[in-house]
Amino acid sequence: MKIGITCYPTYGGSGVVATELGIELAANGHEVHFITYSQPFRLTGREHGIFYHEVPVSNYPLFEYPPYDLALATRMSEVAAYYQLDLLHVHYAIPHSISAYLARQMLAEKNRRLPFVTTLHGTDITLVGLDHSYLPITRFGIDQSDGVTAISSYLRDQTVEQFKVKREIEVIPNFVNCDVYTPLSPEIREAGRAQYAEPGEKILIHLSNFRPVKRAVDAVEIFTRIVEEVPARLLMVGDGPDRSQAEWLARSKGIQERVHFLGKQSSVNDLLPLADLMLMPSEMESFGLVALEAMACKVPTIATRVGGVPELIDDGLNGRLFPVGDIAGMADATIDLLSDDRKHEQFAVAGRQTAQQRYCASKIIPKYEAYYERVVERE
Ligand code: GMT
Repeated sequence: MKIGITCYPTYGGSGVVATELGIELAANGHEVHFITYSQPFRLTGREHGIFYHEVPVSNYPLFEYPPYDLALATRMSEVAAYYQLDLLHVHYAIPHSISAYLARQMLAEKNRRLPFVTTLHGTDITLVGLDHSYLPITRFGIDQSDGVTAISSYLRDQTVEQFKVKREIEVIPNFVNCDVYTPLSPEIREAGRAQYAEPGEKILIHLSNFRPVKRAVDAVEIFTRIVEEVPARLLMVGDGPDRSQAEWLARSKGIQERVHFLGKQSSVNDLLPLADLMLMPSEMESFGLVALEAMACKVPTIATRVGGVPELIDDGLNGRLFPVGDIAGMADATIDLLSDDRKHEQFAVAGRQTAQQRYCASKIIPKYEAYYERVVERE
């Protein structure tokens, strides 16, 4: 098929999923056209079967707010016509589903069909979409989509309950390429760990966009308690609004030498397997993609019992779940796992098995392909 993909191309879960999906679809022989305002950060631009179309947004003095959604709709309709796309797949409802709707209408004027699928990722529903200035248009975009998928049952149920949408929503969970996200050989792992930790020290990792919803500061709070009991280091990967508060906290607790702020990293598959445990103390996660990526690398996650996380993490089997803000509970569980090698290995093996058996790209991509077929064939 010829598939157009639109997403937020910068750092963030929905853009990561959209990009990885495009890569997997191209590997399966489809022609994939990314239509975004900049090149998705996990693409090099030279992947076989993948094409990138930038959305130029002209500005005029009259425009206090340049109309990106209109520029996007125009580019979508052009790319769809020039490259004969079979369908568009937009990730994150706002404003992408509305731009896709406009593109579909523009092409309908020329008697061309352009069905579009919207995938809901999380904050488009749980935060932004519920804002009253966006709620009616988000509902409209969902109902007008030719197909709608959500990345967890939790998110589907939330969307139905909060938005009262009519369109049926298919749950297609996020996925991970288990060959790319995989444990490292012992030699490579030891060499990688030596960059951050002394022999015998444990390594924890937190990976996020440091938005308040991720509670990156809680990760440092948890770590403060851990280092009182276990010699350890914390890798803080990513960047965003809460980074400076997290850095300040590490300094004020006198543990700044043990907390490594690495900023935005493009190949996290090299970093994740260096860690012993991941900390994901989020206020909300509709799925928790980083926990899945960590699990595939045999790194169990200490997380919060929110949103779609319990669909991924089985508490006590492949990770641990706690109420939001339960710093003491998460610290104790981390210390417990770091102090018991056998138990840690059991969790690590169970996590990799979960990733392979339920969330491997080879299992999930065919679900998208089958869904596309259904949408394209539907009149
Ligand atoms: O928080 C982010 O990284 C971005 C955010 C989004 O809405 O784009 O992520 C959501 O999508 C990810 C990929 O599907 C999920 O793994 C995250 O759980 C979800 N974030 C929230 O629900 C807060």
